[in-house]
Amino acid sequence: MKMEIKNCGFLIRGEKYCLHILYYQDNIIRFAYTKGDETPCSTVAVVTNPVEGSYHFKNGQFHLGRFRVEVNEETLAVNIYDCNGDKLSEDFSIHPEQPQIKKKLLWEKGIYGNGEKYRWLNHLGTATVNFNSDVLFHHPIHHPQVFEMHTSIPFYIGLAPDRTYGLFFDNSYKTEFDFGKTEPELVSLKASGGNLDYYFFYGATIADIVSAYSQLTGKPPMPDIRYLGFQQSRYSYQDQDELLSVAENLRRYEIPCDILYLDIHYMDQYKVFTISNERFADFKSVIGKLKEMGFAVVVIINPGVKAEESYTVYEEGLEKDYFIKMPDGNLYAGEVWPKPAVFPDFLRAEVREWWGKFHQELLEAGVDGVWNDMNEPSNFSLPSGTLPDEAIHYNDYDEKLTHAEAHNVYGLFQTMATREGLNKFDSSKRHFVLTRAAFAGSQRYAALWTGDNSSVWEHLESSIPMIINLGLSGYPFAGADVGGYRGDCSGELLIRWTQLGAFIPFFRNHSEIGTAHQEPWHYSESALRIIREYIRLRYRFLTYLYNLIRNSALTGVPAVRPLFYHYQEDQETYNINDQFLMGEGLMVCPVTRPGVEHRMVYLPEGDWYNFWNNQQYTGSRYMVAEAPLKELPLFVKAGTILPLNEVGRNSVDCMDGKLELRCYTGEKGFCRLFFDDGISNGYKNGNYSELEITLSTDLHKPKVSINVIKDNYPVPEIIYKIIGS
Ligand code: MIG
Repeated sequence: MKMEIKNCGFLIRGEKYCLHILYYQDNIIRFAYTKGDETPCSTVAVVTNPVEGSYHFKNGQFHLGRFRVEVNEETLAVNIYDCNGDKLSEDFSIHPEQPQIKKKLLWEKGIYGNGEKYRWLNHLGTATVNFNSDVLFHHPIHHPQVFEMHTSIPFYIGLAPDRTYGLFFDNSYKTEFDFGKTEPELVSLKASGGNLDYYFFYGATIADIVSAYSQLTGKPPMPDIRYLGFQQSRYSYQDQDELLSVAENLRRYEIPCDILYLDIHYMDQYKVFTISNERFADFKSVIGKLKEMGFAVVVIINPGVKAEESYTVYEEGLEKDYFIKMPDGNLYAGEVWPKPAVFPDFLRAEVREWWGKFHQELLEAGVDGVWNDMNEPSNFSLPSGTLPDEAIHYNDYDEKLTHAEAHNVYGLFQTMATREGLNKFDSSKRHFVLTRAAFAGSQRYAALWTGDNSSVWEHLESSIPMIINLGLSGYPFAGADVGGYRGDCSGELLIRWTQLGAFIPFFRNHSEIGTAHQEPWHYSESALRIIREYIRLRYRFLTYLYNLIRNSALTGVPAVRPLFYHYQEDQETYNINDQFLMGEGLMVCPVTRPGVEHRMVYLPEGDWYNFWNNQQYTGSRYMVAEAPLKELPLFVKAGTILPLNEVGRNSVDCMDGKLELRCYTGEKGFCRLFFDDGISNGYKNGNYSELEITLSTDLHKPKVSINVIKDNYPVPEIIYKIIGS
């Protein structure tokens, strides 16, 4: 074998190709196939570099960290083993020139991840295209003109009770994954350009894989707690009076809420970074007034720039040559809301910095967060719905890229520009950016909502596996439009969707122009009452969720988890799409069908409590749970210590209130709680408190003890409640 040790790994020379096997961490290695012998660059998704570590070549095998690899001298296909010699992966065929690779399905009982997909939880037996698209309807099928979703995360996880692996195909071109659909024994990965370059992760548990993947592609920033509160939006609140009246109604109906959105009508003729004088004549004072009422405001900023003389953004961008051009050197003009529209080339740092600066005025006017929509990018003037494949970008190294290569990362670079712009202007805050288009790594810059869903039960149902799989793909801060975006939402659907949304990290009611108004008070009094109750319930769980999401920021692991995340040995959990765990101890069982007042619930091993009446159940079984319209079935695992807030009008009020600590006895319990102001970056300088709470049982006398780890921020008054003894 023609092999040498090079750049933190091995370089193996085949007849036509070279294979680089690089060491990143004892459970992450990379396989890159190239024509020449230079190590290829990774895409923007990857934030770490290969490092020197434990690797050597012995007895015809490559040993790297916890892996052993065999390489076929002729084809450069690989077999990957763990250190016990168990096979993790076996190449069936490999075509670096296409590029394409097929791997054998070995022992996988489920395939998960792959980001935002309109799919059931388990991808085995399905095929999918990763190509960011402005899809008008979420749909499980793609054909050449209709793609599936707004984002692309070419990463998946293979799972079995005793082992698991992850594979990240680091290629920004359109990729196609086939998980045993066309060829039942094979997984096929294909890209329309670029290199065959992938990372392989290995672990005992799925949590190991998600944190290794997050180690490689980055973790989400610590969010401002207000963005874990309820958010109300509409396309569009048309003018300042409408916006104010929404705010007043939220307070009048005692619906807690933190955030209001301004969709495209706040701008002057859809020109980004302008404000309509007619509709929002008193923009600044209105935002000030909303602040006093306890609301923050997020505004939409799309990438398309109106090509109009004497409009600053256009004129400046033109002069500095910041817009995307065609190979013949002409500016590419398409159409979005503004028409004609040109598109900034966010792949260049210079352009991002320039774009970032425009946010300053918005922040000065009191705007709190920025919402990046249409950044697939969407373009109405071509049947493909996006820019031409051959349009030209330049990256930070002044290399020329075609749009075909840049397409899937375009949205990521816009959110990077946005976040960096906001940070530059004010580094004392945890800025909020929301995005529709994303790629692996986008979690570092923006929360994600799943785009244009519809007000149908099927989309409520499908949002559950979609969000779980996003979480398993390093994207914990995500959610779907509650109530559905397109079409009219019924009261019953909004009730059920709010019950679900209350337990999803990003919780926003949003709807399309021309549809029935979807704010809770447009429904019957009884519907309003239930919807309000569940928005309030969300705020009861604020501290619980905040701590879970802080954990996401530290390790990348999700708050919303499939059952197998904690019960990997139990294969019964591998295909449960309509239940999830929020954290380890809380089982959420939404109702996903109209008229249904009971539902099947699977309780894994152990003892569980019904959250509503504390009735106890022993797990490892299915049961029928009561689910009248006013009740979302919720179960709590024995040993859970559940902090519950007192509800105020928004998250800041909640943090000021008392904290009830419900201790569910029967098992030992442990939890760590973090307290800070939720908004500033003061925690980075140690302005926080942290408690460790232990529940010991002793059947007759459960005991709760608190250990103060850090005491640098006022901790709320705590009220203990022992459940079950
Ligand atoms: O083509 O800005 O997904 O949330 O309200 C519609 C208007 C453009 C699509 C987004 C949606 C938003 C809407 N936008």
